[in-house]
Amino acid sequence: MKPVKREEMGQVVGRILRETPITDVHTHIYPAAFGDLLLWGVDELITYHYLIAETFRYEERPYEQYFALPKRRQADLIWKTLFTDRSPLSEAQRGVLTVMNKLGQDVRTRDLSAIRQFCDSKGVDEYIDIVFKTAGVKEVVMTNDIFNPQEFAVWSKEPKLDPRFKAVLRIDPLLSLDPTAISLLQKTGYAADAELGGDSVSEIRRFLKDWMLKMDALYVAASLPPTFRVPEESLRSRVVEECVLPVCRELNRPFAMMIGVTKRVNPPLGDAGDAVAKADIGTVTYLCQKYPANKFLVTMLALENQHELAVTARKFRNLMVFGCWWFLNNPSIIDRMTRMRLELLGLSFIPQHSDARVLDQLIYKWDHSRRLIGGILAEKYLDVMETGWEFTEEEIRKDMADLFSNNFWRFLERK
Ligand code: FIX
Ligand code: ZN
Repeated sequence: MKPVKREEMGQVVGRILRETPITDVHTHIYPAAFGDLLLWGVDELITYHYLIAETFRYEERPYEQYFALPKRRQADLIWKTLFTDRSPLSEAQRGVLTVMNKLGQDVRTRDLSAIRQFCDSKGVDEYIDIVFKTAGVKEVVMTNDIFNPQEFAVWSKEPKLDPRFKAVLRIDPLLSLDPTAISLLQKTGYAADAELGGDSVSEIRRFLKDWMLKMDALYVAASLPPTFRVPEESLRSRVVEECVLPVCRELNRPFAMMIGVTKRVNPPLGDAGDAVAKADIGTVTYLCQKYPANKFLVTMLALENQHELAVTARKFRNLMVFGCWWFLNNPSIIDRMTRMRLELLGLSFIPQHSDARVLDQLIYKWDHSRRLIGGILAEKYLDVMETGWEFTEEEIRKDMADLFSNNFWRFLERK
């Protein structure tokens, strides 16, 4: 194939990226079989916890008064506060409008009735198809928290999974040996206790292995606080080294660590009440170094951790850096992180995940990221072309497939 001309690079990369089917490696969405665990439609989109936090920057009423409202009234309040009463300039506000626009709504009306009618007219299966097609997403990885009774009940019925949805075993409550986690293990025949006494270590390993295989979980995941340390004199550190890593090694599946979240700094805000602090890169280094036969998918929440995480990935091939997580999923930061990662890691990382909690968000999170990351990639190709090097469309297409799908599956040694 003939090389891409300099003056066409931006347009070629943009087109190829739009045509590149996405593997979204971390989301909170579910297939229809999971019932109302799947959030979808414009009222869920508007009441996303990012927008709740942004609304309470202006709203004086008590938090509980908002949460006591019916969902549609909550959405009306957020729409008025963040879209009618002032310009919607935040990334989450822009995202709502991107979704509406891509779903054919004329946002100039500034009116929710038409988009509500559109959503109300669709069944969930049809809506899933519409969103996946509009977003250009081929498959998503879920966050399956079996310690949530609602989700446990679904898995107990052995649901037939829509192949576009891949499972993951999320173990936050187990890592903290939370009473709900211990009670679930005990109630389902695993003799573990909260002090790791008796056969707890082997029983937690058995639980992890049984559930990884039952769900065909692609990886084990946990979100972790900035204080997360291994090794340390703590039960959490022991569960990681004595339970999680041996099972992940045996099954050849990664442990995904999402590090740096300070949970519920403002508890009444619920999911909107979490924040961020700088975490310890030394723990990532220790784990990658001591456990070369384990694979680690890692994303960190603090901007201050990003450079050291990318440098650490240069040192350890069993470390795969992924995404611009949560408070980093904003254009100004995605730009800086992606440039740095390309400059330090070449194409050996996973640039983005959506973290979508509402199905519709796949549309805006990937539209915004494709545009931004595509522009950066085009610049990088042009920088290299200054040397006389040339690129074909075929080579660029392969690069995009690696960044947005194959790097993940190759790291898992699946597909
Ligand atoms: O721990 C996580 O998976 C976080 O992504 C979520 O808890 C968080 O609320 C979120 O959805 C951020 O985008
Ligand atoms: Zn998440």
